Amino acid sequence: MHQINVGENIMERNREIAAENREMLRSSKVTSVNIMSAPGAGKTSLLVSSLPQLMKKRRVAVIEGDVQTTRDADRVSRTGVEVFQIETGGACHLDASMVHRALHQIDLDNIDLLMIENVGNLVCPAEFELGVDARVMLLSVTEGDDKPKKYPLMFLESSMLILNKIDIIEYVDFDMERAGNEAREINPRIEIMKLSCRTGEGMEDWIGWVDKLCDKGGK
Ligand SMILES: Nc1nc2c(ncn2[C@@H]2O[C@H](COP(=O)(O)OP(=O)(O)O)[C@@H](O)[C@H]2O)c(=O)[nH]1
Ligand SMILES: [Mg+2]
Repeated sequence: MHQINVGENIMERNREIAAENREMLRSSKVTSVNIMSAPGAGKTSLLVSSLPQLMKKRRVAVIEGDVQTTRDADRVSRTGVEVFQIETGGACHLDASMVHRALHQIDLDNIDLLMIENVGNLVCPAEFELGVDARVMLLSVTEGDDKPKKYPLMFLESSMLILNKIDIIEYVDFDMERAGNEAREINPRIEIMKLSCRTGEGMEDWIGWVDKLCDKGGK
């Protein structure tokens, strides 16, 4: 019997293209962030809330990944940022080659920061590296504090966990400490931030974190 291991080839090819993306971004000194979460956790809201401040100091571009529609790209465009839309047409994650095609359309030498909103999904986006500097995930308090151990790869692959929607914490039985401890058990190096895109609480910490990331590897 001849066994054809398609899965491994796909992942290997993705890693190769991710390495090319990393090289492209590094050579243009662009700081890059891949934002991941389940649908509705607040990825677009985080961008809309923080971009005005980030754009005061940095030249920013955004890649918007969605299965269908330009809804998020439209929301984010209203901040004045340049948005590059990837409609995956069914795929539940962005992969390195989709991002690679977008990178060829972006004037990388003339931006400092690239934010990528991944497709809403707690599983697949974690499996596909894109070649960015940092992976950030959001978990909103309406999703349940038991999620880290149910979706460990996402927590393992992220360097930052944002607990979002803290403005409505009193209406849900989300234990921040439990969620944080579980996340740290999976990934002891993960940083954790609590914020509300609605009220702006904690937003300065996020902006400061992105700013520091830009200072570290940027132009
Ligand atoms: N109460 C509250 N709602 C939020 C917050 N952040 C996002 N939302 C709402 O959650 C819903 C999904 O947000 P969105 O940014 O589209 O999530 P995405 O699917 O991860 O991009 C929207 O109705 C937002 O207004 C927050 O911090 N607090
Ligand atoms: Mg969105």
